[in-house]
Amino acid sequence: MVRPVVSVLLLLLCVNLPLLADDGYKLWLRYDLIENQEKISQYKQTIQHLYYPGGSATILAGNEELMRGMQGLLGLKTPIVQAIQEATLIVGTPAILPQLKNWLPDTNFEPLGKEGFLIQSVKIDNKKCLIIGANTDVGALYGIFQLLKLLQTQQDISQLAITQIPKTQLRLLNHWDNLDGSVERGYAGASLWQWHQLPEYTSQRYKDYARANASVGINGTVLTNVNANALVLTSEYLKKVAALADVFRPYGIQVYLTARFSAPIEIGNLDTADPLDDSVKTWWKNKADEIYNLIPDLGGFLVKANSEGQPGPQNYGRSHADGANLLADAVAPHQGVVMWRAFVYDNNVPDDRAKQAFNEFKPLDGKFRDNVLIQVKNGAIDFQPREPFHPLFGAMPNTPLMMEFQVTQEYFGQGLHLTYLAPLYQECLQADTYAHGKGSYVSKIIDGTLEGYSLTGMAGVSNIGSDRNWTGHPFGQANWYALGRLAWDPELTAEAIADDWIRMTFSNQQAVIEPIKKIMIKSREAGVNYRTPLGLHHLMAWHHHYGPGPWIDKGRADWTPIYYHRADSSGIGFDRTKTGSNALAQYYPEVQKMYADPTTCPEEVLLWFHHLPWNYQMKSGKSLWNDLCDKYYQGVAMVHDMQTTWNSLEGKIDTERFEQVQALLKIQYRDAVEWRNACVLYFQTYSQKPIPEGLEKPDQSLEYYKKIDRKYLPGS
Ligand code: GCW
Repeated sequence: MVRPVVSVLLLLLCVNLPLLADDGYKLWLRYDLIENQEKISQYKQTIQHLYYPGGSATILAGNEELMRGMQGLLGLKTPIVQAIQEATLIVGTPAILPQLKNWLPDTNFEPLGKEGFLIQSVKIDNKKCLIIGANTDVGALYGIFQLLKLLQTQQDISQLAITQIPKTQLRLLNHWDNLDGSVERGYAGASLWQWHQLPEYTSQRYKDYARANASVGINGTVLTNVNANALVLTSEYLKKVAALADVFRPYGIQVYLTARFSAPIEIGNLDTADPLDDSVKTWWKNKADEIYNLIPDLGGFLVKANSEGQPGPQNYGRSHADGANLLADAVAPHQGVVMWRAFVYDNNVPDDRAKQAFNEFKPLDGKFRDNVLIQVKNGAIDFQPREPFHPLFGAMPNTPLMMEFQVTQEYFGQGLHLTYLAPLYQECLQADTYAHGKGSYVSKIIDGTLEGYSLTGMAGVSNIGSDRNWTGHPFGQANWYALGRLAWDPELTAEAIADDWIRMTFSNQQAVIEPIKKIMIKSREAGVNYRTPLGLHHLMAWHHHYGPGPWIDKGRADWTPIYYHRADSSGIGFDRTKTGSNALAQYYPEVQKMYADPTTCPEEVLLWFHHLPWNYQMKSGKSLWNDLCDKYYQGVAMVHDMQTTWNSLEGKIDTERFEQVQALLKIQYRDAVEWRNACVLYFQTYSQKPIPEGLEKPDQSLEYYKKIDRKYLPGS
């Protein structure tokens, strides 16, 4: 009698399996069976008779992905490769498939460049066909991922005319991964790179990593931390790097390395790393030759120099241009590039830290070799929940500048808080620098159109690690996804990207999409509000950057919160106008004007630029103190709303991710309350004003919050 019951239960379990468990490993490439039969038959009609000639590793990868997608999404069990006459889906390049030009007589392939593609419905001999065409195999692979996305998001594919060309050339992840397997500011486990197993063993995971990147157009990966270890440049490690490059290559992904400036001393036995010294030049040249011999398509080097203790050209009285050009000359014969970071500030704290990168780099405009890009963080301090755009954007017309965003949530709740970062990225990309008058958006500097560069790029500091779901927090995946999408097209909106991601990651049902989108879009502002509203910044606790520490006043001055918020009995905020550090002078006049006047300065960044009295009247009509409190309380309320919305998804998505996110939101709520209470109580010691009527009073004292001492947090 027991047996039938057990089997019925088992059957039920199997039927419901997709709802029960999903460990997140598949990211947005889940390819779950489409439930809508009408869609399935439309898709089958269009794509199941495939013709995809050629045998390169990239073509094989594309074929494999198509098969995987068709099997999963449409339940097609066997790969169907047909003769060209019977094909309904044709993938190829004019080089392999010269007929493409006859079938698409009005199409000029040239503008597609090396990575663009088209997806075009056509009639061939009166038969309806879909063509994915590109100049290169990698372009075609991008087209395949685009087609699969259309299926995953259940779009109509009966009449397509899509052309896509990436707007930036280098679309990269920067891994801050150390050779010992740890990840600086990494919150998703250990490094993906198993150095001790390489080069002999390359795990499937590397391939899945490459697939995920290619699916969003990421075409490069910097494997190692910018706080660099010269060891990676030794021949032992280069062989390991080469093995990874071999796995990534079919997916159009180039490998880059971080170059420690003092490597000639550390692994080359020289007694100097002076960029103007001939022996140093020769060393780097030989090193580059050795590297390119093993990895002919290495992308180049990323360098952090003379910043936070890293060695650099200034150790020898030379400039950043001297340093960058040394490496640029070494990789130039191999078509390599150097990405030189602008994240520099003086160890002796002589000036407002926000000004230093500009002061250092602006005078060097035009002094870099053609294969150098300056990699600039989105804001002038350091990946804060909100920063105005970096004043270097627009200030170096003769030097290609690339964007560095942070995908890992160093200051934004790390692996524990749900924070969708695309709104932050978008805010920066759509900021107007006024470099050439109105409409000189940061996005146009990044895509090269404003100054006419062809060497362009966007990088994101990776949030990926060895955790089964790659990013720790399931919603961290959305930030990786968004980075890739925005690097491909910096004009995309956070909302459109979220829509695609949710459909591919969770479900195509509106009842799932809408609530999740609501949570995602709100999450960034919520995080700003409960941490650092109104332009406050850098209030986090010492070193680990997780919880609040606005009271911290010990240690290096420009690493302490008190340096940034400047709260005193007269008011709060960092005066960066003429009466203060005058960092504002680094912006174009229109921007300066807007920020200089507290009444025209957007309130989101008010205290970034102004020190204002506690009773300063805000646009709400309330005092600054009351508004500040309101914001902190709103932040917590927003997290509460996020929880309520999430709870409404119970039973509509798989239990595993539902419960994980539900639990993480509890942690986020608890932390939001801590941030709010700690900051409000601390600032109250200066404002000497009561917490406004109607807002619940903190249940703990300031001393309680000050005593919280977090130990052993990951990533620090
Ligand atoms: O924000 C700081 C981080 C450091 C990081 C540095 C950088 C890699 O706290 O961990 O170092 O930025 O961007 O170089």
